[in-house]
Amino acid sequence: MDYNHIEIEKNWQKEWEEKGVFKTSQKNEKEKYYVLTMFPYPSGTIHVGHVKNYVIGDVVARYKRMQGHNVLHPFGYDAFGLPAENAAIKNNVDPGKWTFKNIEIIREQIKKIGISYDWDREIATCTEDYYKWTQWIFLKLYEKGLAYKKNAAVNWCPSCKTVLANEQVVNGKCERCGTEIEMKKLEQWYFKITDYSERLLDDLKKLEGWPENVKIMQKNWIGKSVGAEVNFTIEGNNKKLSVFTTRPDTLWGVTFMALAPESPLVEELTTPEQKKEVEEFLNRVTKEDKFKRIAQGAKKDGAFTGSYAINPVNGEKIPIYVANYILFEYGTGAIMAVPAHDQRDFEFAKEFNLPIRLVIKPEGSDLTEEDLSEAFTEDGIMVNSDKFNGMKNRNALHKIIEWLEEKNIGKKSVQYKLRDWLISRQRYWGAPIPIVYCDECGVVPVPEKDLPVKLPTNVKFEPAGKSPLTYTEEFINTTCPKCGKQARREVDTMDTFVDSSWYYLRYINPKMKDKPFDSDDVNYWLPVDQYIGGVEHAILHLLYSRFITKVLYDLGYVDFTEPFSNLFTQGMIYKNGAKMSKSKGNVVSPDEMVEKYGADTLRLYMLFMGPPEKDAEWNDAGLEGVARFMNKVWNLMSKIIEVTKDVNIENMKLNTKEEKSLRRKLHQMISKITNDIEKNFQFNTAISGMMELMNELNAYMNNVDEKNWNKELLKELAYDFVILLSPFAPHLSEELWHMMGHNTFVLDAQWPTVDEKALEVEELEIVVQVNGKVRAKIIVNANSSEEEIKNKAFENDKVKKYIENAEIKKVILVKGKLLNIVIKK
Ligand code: ANZ
Ligand code: ZN
Repeated sequence: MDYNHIEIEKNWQKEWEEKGVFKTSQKNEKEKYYVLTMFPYPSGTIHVGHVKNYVIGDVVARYKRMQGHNVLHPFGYDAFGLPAENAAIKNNVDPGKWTFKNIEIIREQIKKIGISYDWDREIATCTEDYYKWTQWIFLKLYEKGLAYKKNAAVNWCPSCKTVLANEQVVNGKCERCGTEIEMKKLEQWYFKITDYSERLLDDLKKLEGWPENVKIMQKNWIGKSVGAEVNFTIEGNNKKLSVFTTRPDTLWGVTFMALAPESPLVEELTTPEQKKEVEEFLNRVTKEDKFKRIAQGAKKDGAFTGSYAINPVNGEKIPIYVANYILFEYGTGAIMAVPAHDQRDFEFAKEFNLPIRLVIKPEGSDLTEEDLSEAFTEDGIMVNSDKFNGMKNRNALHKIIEWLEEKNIGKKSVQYKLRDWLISRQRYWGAPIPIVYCDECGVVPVPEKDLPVKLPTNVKFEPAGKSPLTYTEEFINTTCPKCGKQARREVDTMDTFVDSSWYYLRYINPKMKDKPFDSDDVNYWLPVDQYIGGVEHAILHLLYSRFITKVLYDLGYVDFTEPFSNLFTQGMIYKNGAKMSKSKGNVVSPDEMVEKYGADTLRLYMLFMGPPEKDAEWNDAGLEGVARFMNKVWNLMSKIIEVTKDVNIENMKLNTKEEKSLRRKLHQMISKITNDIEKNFQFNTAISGMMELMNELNAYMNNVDEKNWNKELLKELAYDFVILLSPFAPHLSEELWHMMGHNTFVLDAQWPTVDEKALEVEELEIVVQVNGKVRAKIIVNANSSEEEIKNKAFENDKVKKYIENAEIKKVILVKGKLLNIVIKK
C-alpha cells in the first residue's frame, strides 16, 4: 500500500505548529547550537534551489536537537531592495505590500516542507522595528567616526540607477543586473571598513570551520601588500612625488614615472607644450571602462606631462607620464615604473619607446635588456644597483627599506586593496539614513530617541536617478535636532547589505523594543555554530557581517569577534544544464513537487542528488526512485509496527546468523549515518546507508518465515531507523513514530547510539591441529571461552578420530585462530 503523503504531511505540520514543537527556549542547561541559513530576498516564490539550502539546515537542526542540544533555527527575509521598488514602478503597487505578499507566499511554501523553524522569531528587514535598529547601527558607526560622507568617483549602475559598493561590481558589471558600470563623481556615505582591514585578514585564521576557497577570496579582496613608500622630487618644483612599491629592490631600474589620469597632479605637472597631448589622452581615457583599462594585458595608453622627477637613489632625471593603467584609489595614485621587471611597465615602455634597464638577473646568467621579450619578474642577483650589486634581491629588499628610512627618502608601507564600503543608495526601498542637514549646524545625526526615521509611503518614483525621497516634501522637511530650525533629511537609503550585516543578532531578541538585542542573550547564542548559504556571498555579506560584528565588539555590545564559526556553502541545482532562473524558464517549483511526491520525498531527493556542496542536475526520474524507497520504508515499518505491538525490546535474544547480521547492519548504519551527518555534511551517503539497511531488512523479512521473525530485533530496528530517518523525512518519521504508540514527538527522541557489541563479528573459524597437523575447522562464537572452544573441538568427529585413546599432553589456543592439541600415542 502506498502511503498518503498529502494527508500525513498536512496533519503533522498542523500538529507541530499547534504544539509549538519548533520553539526555542531562550537559554537552558543544554549546550546551545545555532543553525542559520542565509535568509532569502522575498522577490517572488522560492524554487527548489532555495529549498535545498533550507533542508540542509533542517537536517543539522533536527539532528543536533536529538543529540541533546538547545537548538536555535530561525528564519526571516532580507526584505528591502530593488526588486520591490522596480515592481512598484512597473505595476504601480506599493513596495511594502508587494514584499509582504511575497513573504506570505514564501512562508507557506516553506511550511509545506516541514522545516523546523521557530516561526515566533521570524523577521523582515523592511519592518519599522527592524530598520530602526539598522539606523541605530548607522548612528553607532557615525559616533565612532566609522560612517562618513565623501565626494569621490563611484560605481554607477545605469540600469538600477544607483551607486554600488565595489563588492557589488563583478568584472565591471552590476552584481545584480549585469549592466556595465559607469563611473560618476558623487558625494556618498561610506563605512570605514578599511580601519578593520588587518583584523579582517588576521582573524580569517580563526575560521577553521570555513571553506578554504571563501577564506582565500576574502584574503584576496582585502589584498594586503607590503612594500615601501618612496619620495621622488619633482624637478624645478619643491613638491614630492610619492609612490607605493612592493619592489624597492628595483629602484635603480626606474626609467619613468606614471600618474593616474584622475590625479590632481596631472594638471599641475603638465607643461604648456604637453597640454594638448595630455588633454587628448584624458579624453580618450574617460571613455575607457575603468575595469578594462587596468586589466592585465589591456592596451597601454598615456601621455608625457612634460615634467621630470629625480630618482632619490641615484639622482637620475626621469620623465613623468600619465597612464591608463594606474589606479587613482590605490597606493598614492602614482608609480615608479620599472619596465625591466614589471610587465605593465614593460608594455608601456614599448608603446612609448622608453628605456628599459635590468637591475636583477638570474644567478649566473648574462641576460641583457635586448634579450627581454617581456619583463623579468623572477628573483635573482642585483646589478646596476650601486652598493647593493651582487646581493640576492629578496635579501636586499629589506636592507633597502632600512636604508631608505635612514636617508629619509622612504619608509616601509602596507597597502590594502579593500576600499571603504559605500552604503548610500539613490533608491526608496531601504532604511533611510538617519541624518539631517541644517544650515546652521551642518550634518546632524538623528537622536536615538527619534528612531526610526520612517520611510514615507506614496512616493513618486520619477524622474529616476535620484532617491525618490527627494520628491517627498513631508519627508525631507524637518527640524534640526540640535537647534530646532528648519532642516532637510538625507534622502538616500542604506544598501541592503547593511540590513543583512547584523540580522543574525536580531533573531536572538526579535521583538525587543528598547534595544536591538540583549547582550547577554546574544553572547550565549553567538557565534552561529553552523551557517549555510551560497558562495556568491563570499565577499559581500560575509565580509560585511564580520566587520559589523567587530565594530559591535569594539563598542562593547558583544563579546565575540567573529559571527559565524562554521560555514557551509551548498551547491546549486541546475535544470537542463543551466542555473535555475525565472528568465530561463527552467525553475522547478517546490509546491508542485510537494503535491506530487510529498515534502519528504522532495527533501530526501535533494539530499540524495550528490554531495550537497556540489552543483547537481535536477532529474524527475531520481525523484521517482526516492518515492519508491519511501513506499518501501512505509510498508516495512508499518508491518513491523503491526506485529511488534506487544513486544518488549528488553527481551531481545539473537539466535540465528541472520538475526545477528541484521542487528550488526543496524548498528553499522547508526555509526555511519551519525558520522556522515557530523562530518562534511555527507547526507547523500547517509541516505544510501538507510537504503542499504532497508534492503537487508527486506531480505530478512522475505527469507525468514513470519512466525520465526525476531520481533524484538525488528522493533529495535524500526525504533532506531525512524529516528535516523527523521531529520531527512520528518513527516513520515513522525507518523511512524506515533504509530509505534509514542505520545511525544520524534524530535524529542534521543539520537540512537551504537551498541559496539553488535558490531563485533559474531562467529570465528578456528583451525584445529593435532600434533601440528590440521585436522578440522570449527565455527565458534566470537566471545566463547577457551573451555567452550576446547569442548567444541573435542566433540568434532574428525578430531575425535585422532585423539581417541590418546593421552592429551597439552592444548594450546592461539586466540581467534588456532587450537593445537598435543597428544602422546
Ligand atoms: C615598482 C615595481 C617594480 C612594482 C616591479 C612591481 C614590480 P600590489 O602587489 O598589487 O600591491 N602600483 C602601485 N600603485 C599602483 C596604482 N595606484 N595603480 C597601478 N599600479 C600600482 O602591486 C604593487 C605594485 O603595483 C607596485 O610595485 C607598483 O609597481 C604598482 F618589478 O613598483 B611596483
Ligand atoms: Zn541646526
